[in-house]
Amino acid sequence: MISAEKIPNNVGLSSNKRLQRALEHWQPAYIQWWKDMGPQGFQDYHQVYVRTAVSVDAAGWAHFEYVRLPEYRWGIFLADPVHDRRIGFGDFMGQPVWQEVPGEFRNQLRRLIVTQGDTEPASVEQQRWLGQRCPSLYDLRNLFQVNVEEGRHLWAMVYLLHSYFGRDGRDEAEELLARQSGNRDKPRILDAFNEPIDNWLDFFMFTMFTDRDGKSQLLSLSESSLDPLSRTTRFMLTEEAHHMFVGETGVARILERTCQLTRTAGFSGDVRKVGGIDLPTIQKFINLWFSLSLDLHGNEISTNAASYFANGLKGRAYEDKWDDHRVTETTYELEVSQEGKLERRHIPMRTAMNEVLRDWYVSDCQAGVTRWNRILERHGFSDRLRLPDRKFNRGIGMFSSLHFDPDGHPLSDEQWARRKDEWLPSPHDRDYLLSIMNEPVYEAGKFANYIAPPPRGIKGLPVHFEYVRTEA
Ligand code: BYC
Ligand code: FE
Ligand code: FE
Repeated sequence: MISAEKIPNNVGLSSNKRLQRALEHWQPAYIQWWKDMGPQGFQDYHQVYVRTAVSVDAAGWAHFEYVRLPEYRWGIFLADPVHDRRIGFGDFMGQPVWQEVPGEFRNQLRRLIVTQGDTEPASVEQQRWLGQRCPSLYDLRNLFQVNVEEGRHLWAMVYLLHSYFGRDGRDEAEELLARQSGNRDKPRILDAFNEPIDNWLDFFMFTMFTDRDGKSQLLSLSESSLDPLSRTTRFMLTEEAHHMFVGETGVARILERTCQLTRTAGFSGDVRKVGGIDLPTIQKFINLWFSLSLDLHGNEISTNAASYFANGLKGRAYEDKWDDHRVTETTYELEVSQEGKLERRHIPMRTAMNEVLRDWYVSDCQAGVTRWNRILERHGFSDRLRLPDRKFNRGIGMFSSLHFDPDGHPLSDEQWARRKDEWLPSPHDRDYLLSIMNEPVYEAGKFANYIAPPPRGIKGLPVHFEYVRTEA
């Protein structure tokens, strides 16, 4: 019997028998999935100092305690309702938002929720071996914090499926635990979530760039006319901020350390000789995870995107900052490839909504890269990191069948094959990273050689606090 008290929530779970019954079946399968596919080696004897959301207000949200991971209290939260909320864009603009799923949009909404839900457990699966290569207890704890929150995001989508999609929703909720990242027969839905994450540079770039697609998509869904979807995703966004903090500061601390080590080695020396991560390798991982995450925004020209917008299912990021919310007259100017030549073309704005969101995403990423470059500047380095051109290494959209270098210059298949290791992590780079991450650092206050300690610890605690402890 599943007790509503064990599941922190603000959705009235204790008085909702139907939802309780649905969760009774799903929750044990979830825990089994977490044990099988979640953090490997950290299920039984470790206690982790994590934050648990126990309510949506500031006080309840910042509840910290030591927990064993499988006993984490995954909760279900909706952001507070907005009084008299109205549909903010598309063909139904101005009408009251929906508290139930309209029959005509049921399939589209289910598909969006399933796709969103699928990414959450996928990321936990991708990251499941990292604990055994962690650079410190501080980082180990951050990894697990991200993991349990992605688990909670899965709960958030399963709550919607169970509450609003009946039998189909329950089936979909089970499928979310059955697909597996990288599995040949039953892969996760979106490509980036089938890529391996086997070292901490991957992890920090993933939380910087791929979790930021989470931010893009959650901003877009938080505008939705389906009010429970809007409220769920609004609360998820508050957690997403921390995931991107982990990524951005993780890379920042590697950069800091790379600068220190390069100095020690003499400016012209190869920083790998003293165990650091060189800037060209860091640039390659930016190129990889940025391009994979661009793909997550879908095709440049998309009738799906147009109909999501028209029907009020997905809006633009910060929809209220735009002037025109119907968007029936305007066009978007797009770079297209026409018989091997790049040219510009105008397309109806609604069909360009994936590209509009991608624009927002690129500028948000750029701000982060600019902050990284300040570290190089401060250390007197002339090198700079940058985002590759949007056409580089694309797997989705109209550039996916072509090749480009990071400046956006077209390449032949042969040139690409010969040069791609200059721009993307090579097996040799990956071997090097694994070699310096082979020995995990489990001693409080100690850090692996390739990364600087953070300026401060978590929630006012010292950096040397024992963020993960082993039970006797
Ligand atoms: N991989 O019309 P199009 C997160 C398919 S991350 C594989 O452009 P649409 C998180 C597409 O499904 C946020 N397939 O599609 C981060 C379609 O298939 P059909 C996740 C792809 O629908 C880190 C076809 O191509 N949330 O939360 O406009 C850790 C035509 O494409 C891909 C969401 O994604 C791809 N990358 O755009 C943890 C929000 N891209 O119809 C969590 C919900 C496209 O031909 N999802 N296809 O069978 C969506 O809004 C949309 O599904 C997408 C795709 C924006 C992803
Ligand atoms: Fe998430
Ligand atoms: Fe996230």
